[in-house]
Amino acid sequence: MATFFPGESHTFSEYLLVPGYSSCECVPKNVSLRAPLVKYRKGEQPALSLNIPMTSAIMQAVSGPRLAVALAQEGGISFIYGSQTPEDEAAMVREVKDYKAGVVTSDSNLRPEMTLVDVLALKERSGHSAMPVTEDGSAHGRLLGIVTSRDYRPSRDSRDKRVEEFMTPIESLVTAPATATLSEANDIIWENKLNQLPIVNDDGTLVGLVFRKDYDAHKENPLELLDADKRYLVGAGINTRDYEQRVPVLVDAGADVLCIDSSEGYSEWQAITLRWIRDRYGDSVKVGAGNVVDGDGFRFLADAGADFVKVGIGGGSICITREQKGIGRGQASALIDVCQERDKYFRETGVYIPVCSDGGIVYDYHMTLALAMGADFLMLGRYFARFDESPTARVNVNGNYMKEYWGEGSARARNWARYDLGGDKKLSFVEGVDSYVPYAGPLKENVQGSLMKVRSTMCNCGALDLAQLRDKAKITRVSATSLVEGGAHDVLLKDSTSTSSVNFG
Ligand code: RVP
Repeated sequence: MATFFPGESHTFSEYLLVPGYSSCECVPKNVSLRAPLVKYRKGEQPALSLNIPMTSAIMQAVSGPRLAVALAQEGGISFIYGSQTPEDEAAMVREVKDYKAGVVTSDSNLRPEMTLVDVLALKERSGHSAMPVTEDGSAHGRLLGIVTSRDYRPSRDSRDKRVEEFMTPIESLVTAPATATLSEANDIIWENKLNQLPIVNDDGTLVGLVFRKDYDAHKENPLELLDADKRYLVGAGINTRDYEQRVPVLVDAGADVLCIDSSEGYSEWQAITLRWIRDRYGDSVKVGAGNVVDGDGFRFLADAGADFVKVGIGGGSICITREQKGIGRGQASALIDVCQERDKYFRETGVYIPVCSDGGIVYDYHMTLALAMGADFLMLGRYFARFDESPTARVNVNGNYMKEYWGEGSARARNWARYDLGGDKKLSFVEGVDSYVPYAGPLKENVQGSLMKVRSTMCNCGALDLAQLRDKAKITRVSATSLVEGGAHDVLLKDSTSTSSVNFG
């Protein structure tokens, strides 16, 4: 006879947190959101941790290199989408690893034979007054000199004057090698009273420019997530089909952590993929697995060697798996069940395997609830798709700015590798939709705003870190009528933007 889970399956919106005692020191600025990213033994430290419990979804419309850098600057990690060729995915990983914090790749570059007319036109177009001169005019060509507004007098100089005649040539420039740290570059800027400093490779090619003004901006990222070489951490999605080709190129590109991206992870395919990685790389390659929605699924992936386990089937905003296949479980119920199994596994084996709650976060308070219910960290798609840094263009839809957001299982993504149907594309059906989400501006201010709320709620629960939150949280179910009571009600709103639906748009 089939197994029947007791009770119904519930979503985050059906729960609230009941405040606990908070002492005077329990204020948001004292709250740490540090979270383990990969498994560790009791008494030891995880090899990788997050400074904020946020990861971005393994999706074409979410996790490209630009978002990965922006999220790592805030302390989280992106998983670059795997629904592209291994080489293209590896190139994106490399772009994040090669990103030098504070080093700007110039998009206003000159060739020596250009004239003052070109310089003035480029300045007008770009608004930049410092322009590197490279042999071929490209951003990473051999550096010959630099032109700034101190090098020419528009009122006196002939418009035909060639750039090579008035640029400050490389011999007279102060430059720094590619190995210089940002703080060393900054020292050079100050010692030489420069406004910008070209960073140059050994072969004389240009890496980029460090600007005096950007160093201060860089210091505004106290939680940024860096590896031992001070490069941003980045993850990458893999699948259970082409891992033998994909994993080596991703590892080679410097991916810090991998994750098997699948709509349903309680499968032999995942165990085979994990075994192949362990046989080839031992524990040196970190890899998460999923998605599962109950304790059995967790234990299966834990025994198979997963470094973290991802929870959630059918709860994603663009996901129609539950409608199409009738599989899944309310995200809150799934998470609670899996986290209980994680704790049991820890007591039995002394190995702590972090749990990631994936999908279904709509309001900021859902983040706090998921963390209180036991998630070590979260994976979000819709949330990040709305920001400037996501890979899609901003579009105007009936006077409102929107960003496009589509599921990995939609016809648009054509990511059949995520859905283990024996690899037969012809028999596949869509499990996701193509949609718009309201544009919300830069990642930084949105993430900081959301986490301010998380920190503040944690204080209401008397928790100064995520482990304390899990311990101390008092969680209650809400009835349908108390949900109405929780929003503004029985008043006429003057300003519809003053409701709590910030993320929802
Ligand atoms: P959300 O944050 O609610 O937008 O959900 C994002 C999650 O939805 C992803 O991390 C993934 O697990 C799931 N997803 C992605 N594509 C699809 C689909 O096409 N069904 N589902």
